[in-house]
Amino acid sequence: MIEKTLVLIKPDGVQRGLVGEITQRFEKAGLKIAAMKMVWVDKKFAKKHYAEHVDKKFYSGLESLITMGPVVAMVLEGVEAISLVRKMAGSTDPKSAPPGTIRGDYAHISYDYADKKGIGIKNLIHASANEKDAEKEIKLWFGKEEIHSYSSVHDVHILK
Ligand code: IDP
Ligand code: MG
Repeated sequence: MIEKTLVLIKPDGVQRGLVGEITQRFEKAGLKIAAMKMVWVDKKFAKKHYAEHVDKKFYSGLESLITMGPVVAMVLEGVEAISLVRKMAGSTDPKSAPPGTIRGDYAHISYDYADKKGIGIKNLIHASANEKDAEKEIKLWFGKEEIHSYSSVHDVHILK
């Protein structure tokens, strides 16, 4: 029930100065930050993270997007955190993401626009899609020693 999930604030989110805003949403929801760091990934690493997309036609735009600057990577922990964080992120194309979601509130571009321009959809964050991906992605981004186990004020309300 208590899950860990990987979140990346992508380079567009970092460059737009949205690290605080986005992180605060997760903290306010009561999710625990179990790990956090800033990383500028290269193309080789991007291919590992986005292995499922490497052969797709939008991959070159996606690779340019994820390598254009540093990302803030974090592991968030909480009750059914994987699906919760996906819900808070909103759908992949910000145009369809409802207000109240991160992608819906802070971005607006559509699949159509990105495809016509040949660019990756700038949608601010990545969030693991399911349990299998979360496990794989957390291992890819963080060493065991970087993931912390500690008590937070939310534990009182969540664990009891
Ligand atoms: P997700 O990030 O919501 O899980 P995925 O389908 O896994 O969405 O795609 C990974 C990332 O690739 C998206 O967040 C977006 O930045 C980009 N992307 C996905 N589909 C397209 C597309 O059709 N055109 C351009 N970029 C895309
Ligand atoms: Mg995905």
